[in-house]
Amino acid sequence: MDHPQRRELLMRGAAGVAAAAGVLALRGGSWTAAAQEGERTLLWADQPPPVPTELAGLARNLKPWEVLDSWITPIANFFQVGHYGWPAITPAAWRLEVEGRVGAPLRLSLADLKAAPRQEVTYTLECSGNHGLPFLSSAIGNARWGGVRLADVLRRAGISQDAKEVVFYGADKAEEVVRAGTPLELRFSANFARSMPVDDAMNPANLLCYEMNGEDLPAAHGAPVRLIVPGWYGIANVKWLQRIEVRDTRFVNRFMARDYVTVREERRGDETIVTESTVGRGRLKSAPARVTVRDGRYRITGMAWGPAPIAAVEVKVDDGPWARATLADADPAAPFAWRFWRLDWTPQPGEHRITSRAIDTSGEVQPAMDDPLIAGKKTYWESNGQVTRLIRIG
Ligand SMILES: Nc1nc2c(c(=O)[nH]1)N[C@H]1C(S)=C(S)[C@@H](COP(=O)(O)O)O[C@H]1N2
Ligand SMILES: [Mo]
Repeated sequence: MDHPQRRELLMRGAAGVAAAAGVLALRGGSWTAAAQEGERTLLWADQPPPVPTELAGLARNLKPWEVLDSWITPIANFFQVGHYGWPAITPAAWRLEVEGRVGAPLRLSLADLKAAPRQEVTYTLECSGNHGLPFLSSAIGNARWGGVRLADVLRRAGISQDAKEVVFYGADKAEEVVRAGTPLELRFSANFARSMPVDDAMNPANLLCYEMNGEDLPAAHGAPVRLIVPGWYGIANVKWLQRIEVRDTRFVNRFMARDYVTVREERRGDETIVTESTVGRGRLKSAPARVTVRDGRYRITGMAWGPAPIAAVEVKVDDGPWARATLADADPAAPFAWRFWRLDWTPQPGEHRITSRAIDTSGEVQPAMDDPLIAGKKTYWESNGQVTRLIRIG
């Protein structure tokens, strides 16, 4: 079962000689004793294909999962998504407008924001297309995001009684087309934007973020300021933020209502109906990250994340029974961050399929790929089905 792109990935994604041998030599890894002297990381046999050339500008810096080996993802290993290009904004010239249904519109500089109390949140940001598209399977990272509370700024502007939604506009824009190829075709220029209900926007965890892992927010991740919405999918975290608009009506655009819409077939009694819903909050999920070997002893490690605290992770090899993995201690100060887990393993030589599933404190279990919730899904968003990886031993 040799993946056609496997060879290419080995050359492209992994480091030199070690990769050619099917092994990644990794150092570091902040979690427990994971990366010890003499430990080797095996490369998954089912490496994803590279991002298609036509989409190369859309998703960048995708690393093999095996490389995501530390609880905090270094900026150098953090994936990047940009639908409307990659703006470079001069911080000194930048202003953030806060307007619409507010008592006192604001026009804030970066210095104004930095003068307000600084807040930090550790949050695992996952693209909702992760695992839904063949080439997108490590579009996730965990970072320490620093900035000011969005709620503080909205309160300063004074949200009107009749306000319903808050819209966040990025500086990036492009031409959109509606009813393409028909006599009613419409073309217009639109900025990237996403909205959320006022109550969700006022969540004290949300940040107007200007720092990532203690450094100035990098341009690719939305400098000088981006929105950070812990607990939501990546799409909600508007980068290159330039305008916040409070509205008394619902907002829709491509990223709320045309793209990033999940289409699902659902059974209602004897009937199959189709639902369409906008991508919003994150979902319960886990993934096997890598298999390591040290002194002939094998270990499977991975991560689990989701809107509710993780209670357990179970791992299945081939069609065997589910085995309970050991969870790394939860950091009570980081409820929006992934949890690492591990399971020691004594494999037979040959090819094996490794699957993980997360269970949260409400008892919810990460769905199998044939669960109707996943099997009935027509779009690639919100692909939180169980992830199976292929590994070759010996
Ligand atoms: N302005 C703007 N913000 C954006 C996007 C975008 O294209 N433009 N992409 C979104 C998507 S789909 C994801 S997954 C995250 C990715 O954040 P990152 O590039 O910092 O990893 O940014 C979100 N914010
Ligand atoms: Mo995304």
